[in-house]
Amino acid sequence: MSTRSTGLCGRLCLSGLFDRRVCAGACLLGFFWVCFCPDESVPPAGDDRGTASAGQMGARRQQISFRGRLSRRSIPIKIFERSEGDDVYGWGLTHFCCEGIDLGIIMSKTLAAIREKVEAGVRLSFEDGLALEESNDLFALGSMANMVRERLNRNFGYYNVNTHINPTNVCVYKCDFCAFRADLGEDRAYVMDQAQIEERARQAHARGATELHIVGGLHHKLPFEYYVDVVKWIKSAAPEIHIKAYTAVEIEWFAKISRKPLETILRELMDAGLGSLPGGGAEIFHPEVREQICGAKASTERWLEVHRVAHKLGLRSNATMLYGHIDRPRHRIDHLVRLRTLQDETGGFQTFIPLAFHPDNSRMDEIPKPSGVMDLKVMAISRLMLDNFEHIKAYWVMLGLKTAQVALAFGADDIDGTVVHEKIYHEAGAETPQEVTVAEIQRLIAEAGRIPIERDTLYHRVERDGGSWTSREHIDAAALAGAVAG
Ligand code: V47
Repeated sequence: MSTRSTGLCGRLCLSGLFDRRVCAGACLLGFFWVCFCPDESVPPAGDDRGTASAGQMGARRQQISFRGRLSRRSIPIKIFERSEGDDVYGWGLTHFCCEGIDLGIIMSKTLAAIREKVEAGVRLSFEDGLALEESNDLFALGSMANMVRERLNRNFGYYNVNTHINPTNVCVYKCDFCAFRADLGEDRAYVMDQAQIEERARQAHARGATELHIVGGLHHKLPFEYYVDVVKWIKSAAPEIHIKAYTAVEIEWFAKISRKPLETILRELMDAGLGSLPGGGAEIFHPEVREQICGAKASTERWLEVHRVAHKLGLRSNATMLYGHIDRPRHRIDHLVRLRTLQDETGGFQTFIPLAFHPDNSRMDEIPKPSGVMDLKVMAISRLMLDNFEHIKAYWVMLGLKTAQVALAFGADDIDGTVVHEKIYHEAGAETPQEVTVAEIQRLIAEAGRIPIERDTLYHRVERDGGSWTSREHIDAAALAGAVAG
């Protein structure tokens, strides 16, 4: 406490304008006022998506103004945002502001207790997750997430060189958030044929891509064999490319239309050349949300089961969460806890990717895009809750390059690939380019203070020699840090 008071006083005594003892007294008075004055609840001001210290968890927010003659000049000292949670969350943040200058942040007891857990490597509870959601202290969240990121991935920032293929946009389901899908008879409906798929694979190979990311619609009429063939066509055109294909929702659909068990579906795809599963289709697991935005497609239990079976067969996979629509903090924390539980069981997830909702052209286009603060908060909280996931990806295509770069200081260690032919986000209004160069990605990572490392899909270090590339050892950040230092 004494250090904080000294810090505040020091900053109040800016340029020696005010007497140090007067400032110390004013700060103490202000602090005790904030801590012990009676509650004057005002209606919550933030929106209800958890970006502000909004009231959806029962938190009360208090606005206190304090004016005092501190010196020969009268200056307003505004002590604002004492957001006081209920019994569970304890205190919120206390900011001290002097004529618009933030004089410091006193971290809440709750956040301080969480920080202690993070420092000691103790797992955060569901309630801790909610408390993090309640907090507006972006820097505190970021610094805790950064601590975990650094512990797991040292000073490295990963990227890969990849291409997307969306074999068809025709889909039996009508998920509210989707701007990509089309009905069978629509003009914009398409199905890629063998020649088109092979051509895309050859282009990817020529560009030096190490990965093809495949995700598409669930076509009313195409048989499971088509989807197996897509994998085979790619393998024959570009044998060394890793195929990360089909979300758990698609795998579940294949099981349904072919009446085969999940294990058989996955084995057939693996025999054809499937290398891993992407993390899509998870959306929000909580039934209050899932039933509203995509109730018809694979249930939460089936999504998790597909990944469980895949992990059992030795396939690695990713996981996502689509946030910033009708989801609330408790839905997001529930989602993360469910993933963490499965990861405890299987250990098969590699990377978690929070996906920011893009509303344009979707059936939820009245909902605004998630804010920058929300993007960074979700990133940090994901890193903090998913203590058993090695990697957290800031997918620049949906975050935008600038936010993705900043996210590298909020828990993310990976920025995804150079990505060409991305349709899902661009149809939903993403303003990012279709592709960035390797040099640009490396520059963004380096400028964020990380060492850029090219990885393949399974996190092997990639070494390039002219136009060819080779996957080297599996990345162990500690060993790599030693090698870089040596
Ligand atoms: O499942 C669809 C999401 C996902 C919208 O595994 C939308 O490395 C925002 O899963 N606004 C597909 N999101 C993409 C995906 C993914 C992306 C990057 C990397 C990885 C990986 C996986 O995109 C869908 C859905 O959750 N989505 N529409 C939209 N309008």
